[in-house]
Amino acid sequence: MSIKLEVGRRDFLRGASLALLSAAAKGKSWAQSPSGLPPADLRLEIAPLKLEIAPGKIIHTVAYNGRVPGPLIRWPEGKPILIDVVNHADVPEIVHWHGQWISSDQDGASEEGSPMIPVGETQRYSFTPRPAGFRWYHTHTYAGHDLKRGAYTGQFGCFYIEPKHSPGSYDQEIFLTLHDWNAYMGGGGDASMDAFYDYATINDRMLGHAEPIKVREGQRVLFHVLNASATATHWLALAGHEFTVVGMDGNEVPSPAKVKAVRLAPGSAAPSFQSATVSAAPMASVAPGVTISAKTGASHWAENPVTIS
Ligand SMILES: [Cu+2]
Repeated sequence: MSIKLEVGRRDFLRGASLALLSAAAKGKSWAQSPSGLPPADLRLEIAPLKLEIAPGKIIHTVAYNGRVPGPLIRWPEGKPILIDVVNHADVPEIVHWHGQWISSDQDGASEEGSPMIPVGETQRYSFTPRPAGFRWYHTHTYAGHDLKRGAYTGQFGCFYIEPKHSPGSYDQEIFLTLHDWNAYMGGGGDASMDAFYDYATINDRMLGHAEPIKVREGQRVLFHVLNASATATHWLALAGHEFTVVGMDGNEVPSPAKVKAVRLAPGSAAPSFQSATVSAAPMASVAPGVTISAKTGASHWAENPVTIS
């Protein structure tokens, strides 16, 4: 992998133990002494990251666990989860569990009552993920005028709550996240200002620089696609193939529809349930050796993203 962490492991550990001590001393996030706490199911470390999205193209951002997207959280419906989030960024942070029905103190939106995580400290989130479906998590800090903060960073990841009754069985299930990098303000067509970006990625790579997704003839592939861009809408197509859209906003649709392209609005940091997630199954009958490529970028969705090898 071409990901480099700016914070070494020793720093992580030291920061984490200091955070535990200070949080315990203030009686803030921890009801018991650190040693008496049950272990978390997942630990998210927020830290600066140099992300190589193509050879020599380095994005300076902030991410979870040294990767973009953050780790996939795949969790059974109805099972409680404990997540520790450690903030190694240089500003207070917070993680929002998008689209979930959980209490406002755990939801990760400061305006709704969840605490910000001070620099160097750890916050434990405890909730039972629901409803089932494709959700995601992301920073809920306010970027303001700083287009290197908040939703403009690499702080996002997929959170799949496995339904108790799973409809359909798939040969492959693939999670793709779309993001745009190095935002700047430019003039819009109607004389307004708008955010533009230098680069776009699927997961952590630009068009032409990712490993292709390989499928075999007759396979049924379920894609979970998240548009984690701060502002940009994206179109997704696999040239020569059709998608059957089985979910929107992470929820099953009553009647799946076949489409040639999917429009994905950006998942905003607004504390609403409108998100940009879609689950789509391409029902194309693919020929032997066909490779559906994940190499694509923002303005290239419609540009032949399927390669035949
Ligand atoms: Cu959200």
